[in-house]
Amino acid sequence: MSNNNQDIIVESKKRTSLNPVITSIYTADPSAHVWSDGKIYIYASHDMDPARGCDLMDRYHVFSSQDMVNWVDEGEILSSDDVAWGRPEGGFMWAPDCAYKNGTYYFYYPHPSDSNWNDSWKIGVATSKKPASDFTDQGYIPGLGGFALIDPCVLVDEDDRAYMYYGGGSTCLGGELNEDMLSLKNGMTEMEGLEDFHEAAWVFKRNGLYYLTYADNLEDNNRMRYATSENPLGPWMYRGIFLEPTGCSTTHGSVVEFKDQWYLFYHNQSISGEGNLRSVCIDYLEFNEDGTIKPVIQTKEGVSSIGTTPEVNPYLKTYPAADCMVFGGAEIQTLESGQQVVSHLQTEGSYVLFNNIEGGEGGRASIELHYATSERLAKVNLYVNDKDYSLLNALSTGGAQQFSGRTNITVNVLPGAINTLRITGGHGEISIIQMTISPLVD
Ligand code: FUB
Repeated sequence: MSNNNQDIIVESKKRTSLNPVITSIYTADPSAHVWSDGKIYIYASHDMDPARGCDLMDRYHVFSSQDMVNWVDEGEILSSDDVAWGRPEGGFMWAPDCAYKNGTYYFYYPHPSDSNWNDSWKIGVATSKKPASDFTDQGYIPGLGGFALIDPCVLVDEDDRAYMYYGGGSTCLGGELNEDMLSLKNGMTEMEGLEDFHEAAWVFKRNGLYYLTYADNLEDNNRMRYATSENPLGPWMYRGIFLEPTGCSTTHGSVVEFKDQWYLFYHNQSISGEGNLRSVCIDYLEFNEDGTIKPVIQTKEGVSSIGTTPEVNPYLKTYPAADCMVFGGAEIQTLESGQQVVSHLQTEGSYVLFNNIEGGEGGRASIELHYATSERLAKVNLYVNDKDYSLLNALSTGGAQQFSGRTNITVNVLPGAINTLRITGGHGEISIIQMTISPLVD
């Protein structure tokens, strides 16, 4: 089990995916899908740091990979600010899923419509022609609402019929979606045969058999259980526990096949030590001859590469720390190697500015900070053209002069060399040696 948070050290070149696999920001409730572009995508919740229970979860990010080891942050695809019908205070963007049908990606997410969040859950749907950008909210699925309407999951079957599942508070419901993917054909019915269902429904199909995985009710230490059926809407036959506690009070995951290998995507709290600041992990999932699932072994190594390492983005630009302006107590120091780094960011009122950053044609760009820290977990605040992308994690590099650390986030930039990055200390001593910017190309 991987919940010892003392020895997580960042590695700039990963041989395996490592767990957690996404470390720069906190992500949870991963729903993974393989789309026709040959890549695998994770649609995850975003635990905003610092957390306030699950209230502040917002700004969904999507991650993609060609090889299971290198994951690209595709950027933010939807926030509560984009949801006109949502609760006025925002937040509460909980566990989502995405489905593809007839040339459109449908992003399903649970969100309350009222300040009284617990009784006003709805399932919103945003759509796009692309898997990880340009989503527009289409409103919520009519005819549903209220307590525990959370954790939607959508299966598009081989015959192209689509089924939605959701539930919390011990009840799991399922129903068929209409062709429009935005409404239900015959309403929802309770899924029968599940044992100790809590939340986090996920349905997949293998060799003609449907599998429904879910979180159970083990107090403060949910496990993942599953059931199978020959029909997408059950009745289900309970099959057992396949993921023991991860050390986090919640558990939530998805089971997916990519390039002939099955994986479990799940979350733990090994970076933060806090149940509301979770991190996505990946481990192998195997089946027995009879189709039952073998218990998943939680590892720190994660999974091996299953493809070629992506090439370095040809548009990547590097800005050395020597190029930035420092304010407050922040300092530019010269290392023995002659390289200059920015340090003392954590001092009150300190900040650094990278000015005139080239944004190319504008739009999505990955910002990556190269750093060193001997802290177990340092953090920085990042503002791009005054928009707040904080906080970013900076895991230990094993030494204050070891500049192997990488923390990144995909942001929106303006066209041309007119962008400004401001970085302030969030927590702990950290030195930054350079910043890179790579535009994301669709
Ligand atoms: O992430 C918020 C909630 O925690 C999800 O909806 C549940 O499944 C649990 O992971």
